[in-house]
Amino acid sequence: MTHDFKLSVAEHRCRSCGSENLENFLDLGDTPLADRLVPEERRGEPELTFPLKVAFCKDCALVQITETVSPEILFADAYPYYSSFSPALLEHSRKNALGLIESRRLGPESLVVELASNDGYLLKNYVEAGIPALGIDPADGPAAAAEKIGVPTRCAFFTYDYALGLREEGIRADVIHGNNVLAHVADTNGFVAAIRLLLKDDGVAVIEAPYLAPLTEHCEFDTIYHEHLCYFSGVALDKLFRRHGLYLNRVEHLAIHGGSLRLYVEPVENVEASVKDLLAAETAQGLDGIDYFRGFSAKVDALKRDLVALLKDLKAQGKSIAAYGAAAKGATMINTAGVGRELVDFVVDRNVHKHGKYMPGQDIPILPVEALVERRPDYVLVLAWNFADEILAQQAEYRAGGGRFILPVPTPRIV
Ligand code: JHZ
Repeated sequence: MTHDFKLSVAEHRCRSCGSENLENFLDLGDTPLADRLVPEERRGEPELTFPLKVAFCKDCALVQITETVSPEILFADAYPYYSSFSPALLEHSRKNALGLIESRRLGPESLVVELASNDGYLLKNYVEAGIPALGIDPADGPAAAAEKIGVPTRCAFFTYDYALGLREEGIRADVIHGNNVLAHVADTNGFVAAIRLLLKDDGVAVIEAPYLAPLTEHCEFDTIYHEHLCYFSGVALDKLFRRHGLYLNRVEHLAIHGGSLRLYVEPVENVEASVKDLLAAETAQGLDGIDYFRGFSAKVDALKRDLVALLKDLKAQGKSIAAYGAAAKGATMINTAGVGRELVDFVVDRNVHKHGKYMPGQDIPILPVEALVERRPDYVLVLAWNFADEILAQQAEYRAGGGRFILPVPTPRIV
């Protein structure tokens, strides 16, 4: 569908350094918004679609998409993502909070702020430990859910002006969490400058972001969608933070979301070996140069082709296929590969806010997970492949009944 130009903006400059020296290396076509699930009453209506092209900045090495969709459309209106539906994520977050309480000696005098705090999945651990916490999130449903469990939350976009307002109120943070949010913000520099403003001089920002290396190595191209404006390497991040008087001092590699980095960023420079090693490895790998990305588009095409061939082959054998996970990445996968209702009958998901709706672009209904055991499809395509271990373990009953799973990434296969 064509749309009003104000709904999105095509960028010609790098989101980090402002250079025009961008080279596109992947074009995923025009796709619908990955988290804009279709309610019954809008079924059949044309959906908004936007270009999904990925570019590399030859000046600061930042990988980014070239279209910015208005954040009000992306996040404010019935945003369906609630972090707390993933037990592994809850455990991952709890460990992170408990570790920081100890290592930073946090107590009743401290303040922990989370940007994009969603439903309070992380901050609740601080609240339980008696440590003052403040969440900031623009999505009203998840923000209300956080308040409900006792996590003080302001429903707002965190911007430079917003940080100025917080400082005027006398608010400064010992720890700022920002998980899966840096890549989502259109004003990348304003957001980082705002973190510096809100952080105490001896504070730390702990930021998690999906990592570019596994994205390319494991062909996780479905994590590319309009919410994710940037795909970070250590090299690009280091430059971004330094521009705002912040230093990437420590990094941890995490398995979450297909491979992420946890960044420890401080106003004082004290770069540890973990960061030096990361930057050296990226340079050795070539992640800071465009040549590294030139073969990626062909890999993506091969994965999409192989997946559709596998699904069609199973259908030709008379098998029924469902999918697991109405994930944002699932929307990219089915829309760019062309997996519609003729191949997949329904998608299941634990998130009750997604039930009764339809996958963007493909009119595939989203049902509770129990539908797998009730309807017994022969195969289940795991769209939330990043939680495959957890999902397969949960589905012992379905598997015992003969059900099989298909993992699409890094190459489509039946497990
Ligand atoms: P999941 C989200 O992407 C949204 P998505 C966001 N854009 C982002 O940045 C990334 O995360 C990092 C369901 N599920 O988390 C829950 C089960 O049903 O991979 C979710 O709907 N049963 C902010 O949407 C979906 O699967 C389960 O056992 O791609 C997973 O989505 C588990 C574990 C999950 O992220």
